[in-house]
Amino acid sequence: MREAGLYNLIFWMAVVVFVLVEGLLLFTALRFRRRTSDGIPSQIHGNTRLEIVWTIIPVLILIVIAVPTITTIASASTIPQGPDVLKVTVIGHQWWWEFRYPDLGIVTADEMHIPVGTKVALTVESADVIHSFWVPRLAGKIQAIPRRQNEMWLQGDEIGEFYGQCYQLCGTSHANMRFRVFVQSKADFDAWVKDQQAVPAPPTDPEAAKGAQIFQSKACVGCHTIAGTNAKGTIGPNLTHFGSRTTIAGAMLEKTDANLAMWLHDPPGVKPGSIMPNLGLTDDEIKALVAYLDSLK
Ligand code: HEC
Ligand SMILES: [Cu+2]
Repeated sequence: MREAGLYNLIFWMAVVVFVLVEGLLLFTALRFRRRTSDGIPSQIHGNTRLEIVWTIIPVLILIVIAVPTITTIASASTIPQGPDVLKVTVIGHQWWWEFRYPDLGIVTADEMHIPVGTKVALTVESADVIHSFWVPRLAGKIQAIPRRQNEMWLQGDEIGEFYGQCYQLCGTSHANMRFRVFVQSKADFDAWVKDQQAVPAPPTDPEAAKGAQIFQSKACVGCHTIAGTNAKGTIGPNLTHFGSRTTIAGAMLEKTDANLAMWLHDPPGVKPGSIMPNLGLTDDEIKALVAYLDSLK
């Protein structure tokens, strides 16, 4: 990353300056310290050549810092374009993140997948209050502001899982508004895209089929979308491929059956202030819903 290169350049220049200045200081303090009581040393005043030198050296140092700083700022703020750039729209919600891939027709939540070594242009928005999108190991922060589209770009240079966090106090569960970025090999990413674009088949397992029915008959459909069904709500995360995720509820919890059951049992109890209400589901209904949601790969 260019930012890291710039940081290292400035850091090592500062180290050299520090060692030189402190070294000279120590050297003169020791070498010219008062040894005997030989009275006041001869007094000198002003040295034009010295003063010119110690004015010019810092000017040169600042120029060496300024040139790469300005070019790095320019490159960081120029949103890349073209067919090789992956576009993702990031939408902050209280208290989870939505990721839309406009060119690929994919909508997901909590987890953003990107291919390694590829420039990703992000359009960052908010559905309610001001949030801030931040993946510390991948890029700087940018605010998600209602009715505004902020732009930034990032690139994952190594394959792995990177943690993100909302960085703008946005309400009760601000600290529970996390997300993950999966930087994948080109092949893994393409496979993920294909899976996400497919419409999941209706469940065949009886428990999951029961869950599908419960989902359709409850308020779930008003807030969640599942492609290929009547669920078209947009208040909560799109659950079309929920089974392929590794985390739930703004990456607050690992996606295990136990955590999912706990969530469905009482969302505001798990995540203070949760927009998803406690729907008073029975243990039986929860069991069927978990089977159904898991089947949505
Ligand atoms: C009033 C709207 C609303 C209703 C009704 C609702 N949900 Fe939610 N749901 C949400 C919101 C909002 C979230 C995100 C909460 C968060 O992470 O802060 C959510 C999160 C979830 C999640 C976790 C998804 C993820 O990717 O993290 C699941 C699973 C879920 N809901 C299932 C259900 C089921 C099943 C029902 C019906 C029994 C239901 N929801 C009813 C709004 C709703
Ligand atoms: Cu937030």
